[in-house]
Amino acid sequence: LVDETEVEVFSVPSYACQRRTTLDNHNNVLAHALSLLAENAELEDEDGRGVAFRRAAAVLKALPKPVTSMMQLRGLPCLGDHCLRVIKDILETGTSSEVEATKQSERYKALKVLTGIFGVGAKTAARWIRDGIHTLQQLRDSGHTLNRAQQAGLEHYEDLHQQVTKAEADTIGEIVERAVVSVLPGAQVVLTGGFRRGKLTGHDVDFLITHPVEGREEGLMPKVVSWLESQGFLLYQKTTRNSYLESNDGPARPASNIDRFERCLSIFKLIKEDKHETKQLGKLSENGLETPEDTCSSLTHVQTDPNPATPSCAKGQIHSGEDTGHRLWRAVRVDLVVSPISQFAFALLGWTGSKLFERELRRWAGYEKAMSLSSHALYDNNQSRYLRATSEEEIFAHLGLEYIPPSERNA
Ligand code: DGT
Ligand code: MG
Repeated sequence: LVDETEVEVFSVPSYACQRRTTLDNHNNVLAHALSLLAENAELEDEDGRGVAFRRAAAVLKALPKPVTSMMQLRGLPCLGDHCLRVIKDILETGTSSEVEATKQSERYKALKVLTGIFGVGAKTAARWIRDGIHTLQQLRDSGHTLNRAQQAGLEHYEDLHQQVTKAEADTIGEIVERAVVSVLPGAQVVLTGGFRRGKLTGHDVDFLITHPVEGREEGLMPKVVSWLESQGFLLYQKTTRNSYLESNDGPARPASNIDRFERCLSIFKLIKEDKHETKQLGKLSENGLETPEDTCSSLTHVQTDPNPATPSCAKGQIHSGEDTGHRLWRAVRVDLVVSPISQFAFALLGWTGSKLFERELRRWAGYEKAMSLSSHALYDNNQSRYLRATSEEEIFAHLGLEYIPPSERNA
């Protein structure tokens, strides 16, 4: 029996945006188990349940020490009966039977494989499973019509399931920067998403683009995409006007700016760095942009092949890796977003994540402050006006929150 007076009872604020959550945490096993149940709920298109598990996982990530006894959890927010049962199971037996059963379930496995295809969501996957499709091969053989995104997703499935490293993200960053300043000098590119929060790997690379003079960013996205396309960097792209309409957010999106905020979902063709070759062919210049033409650096990669799936650099004999079975490029998911400078702080905050942190910020704004926050603006319903901000710090201040830096937004 544990003496209750000796048990350290944890306490954390209710909203993830009130807490500092680093990448490291003291309760990885528990958080991971609850995240898997969250993932499973999301795969089943049950977002409400998914969020409940995500919130619970985030509470565990924020605790200052490993949980050793259920009594420590008394009074913690976001831990419902279901989550407590899972935690108890793990504390007592080392594993959760529900989590293990989920991992083994055919449906979970099939949903994960199918939604793992870029362009395939939970609803589509569920429909395919009803048609008896559980694997990629079955999907290929089924004759189902795939849209352009799904075709690209299937074609590059393996590459897109390999984690992107920070080094790869930085290389892509240099390419994007080069594209952006070529078509609009003075424009700026910022790495957002998980990499901005200090993650060392990611499932994609996220960039936010702006220009210090309001309005100059208009029409930028198509030009950037054309430039990237002309240089052979894109295996797939789809540019959309931002359709980030969270129905609860009311007027957080200024109507006049709708057309200026654009997003491009893309798949990049990234030439793999080969240290041996780089050595053979000479050093990269300081900025990495002046590599001799035949060195096949991703930065000098000029597409000459009409088939973008073939790396143009393969033209040089030195780069005949494909003949020997080593492909010298890989596909990487890249998201580009353009924001006018007046909305930049909101866009930066909104695209840095984590997803749960974002969600909690908006929940905090709505429920605690009667404000509507989006990646475009902050609207104060009490004062019936927009609150301006030129930095993330100012937005936190408007929301009455202590500033949390990106590295501590890993909820
Ligand atoms: P990753 O890529 O798996 O390493 O992890 P993250 O945190 O980079 O996640 P990701 O790339 O899915 O999204 C980056 C952030 O961008 C995410 O935390 C929230 C935000 N975000 C994602 N999708 C949307 C969207 O459709 N609209 C807006 N405004 N923000 C989004
Ligand atoms: Mg990302």
